Amino acid sequence: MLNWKLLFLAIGLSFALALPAGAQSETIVVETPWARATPPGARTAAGYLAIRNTGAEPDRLVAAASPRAERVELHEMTIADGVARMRPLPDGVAVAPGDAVVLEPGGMHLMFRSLDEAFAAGQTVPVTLSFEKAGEKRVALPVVPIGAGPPGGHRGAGHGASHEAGHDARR
Ligand SMILES: [Cu+2]
Repeated sequence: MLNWKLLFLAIGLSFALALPAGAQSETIVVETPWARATPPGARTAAGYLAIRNTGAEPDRLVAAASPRAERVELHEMTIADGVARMRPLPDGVAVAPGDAVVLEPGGMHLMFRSLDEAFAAGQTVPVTLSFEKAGEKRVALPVVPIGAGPPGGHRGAGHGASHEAGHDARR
């Protein structure tokens, strides 16, 4: 009887040791990445995606980079006195545990500066996202035609995406 208890204890311990390392790489999930095509000669472009934090710790998107642009900034669109303005997000994009944040037109976005060439529909733009805790994540942003929405035709997580309690039930 004692042997069985020891065996279960050993199995439990090995799971406890193995889980955190395995789970860590999946705490940040990037969904619905996309970018919009730009007119020929454009020097800037915007990219969008949703970031889901399935972990127990807060995390933060702190930087982004792409071979298609000299630099990629994290921006937010705000309306002040009826005028739309973009401002950099010096603190990045925080994602609370169990929450999701959506970068979408009219809100937060990735800003590609000094493009190598205009984004054309049908292309795929590689981006490396750097998270404070989850580290680097590589994503590919499909480019949709000018004026189009996210690939697939739906609005993805859409507005108020921070209240998607339904997704928590899957875990
Ligand atoms: Cu911008």
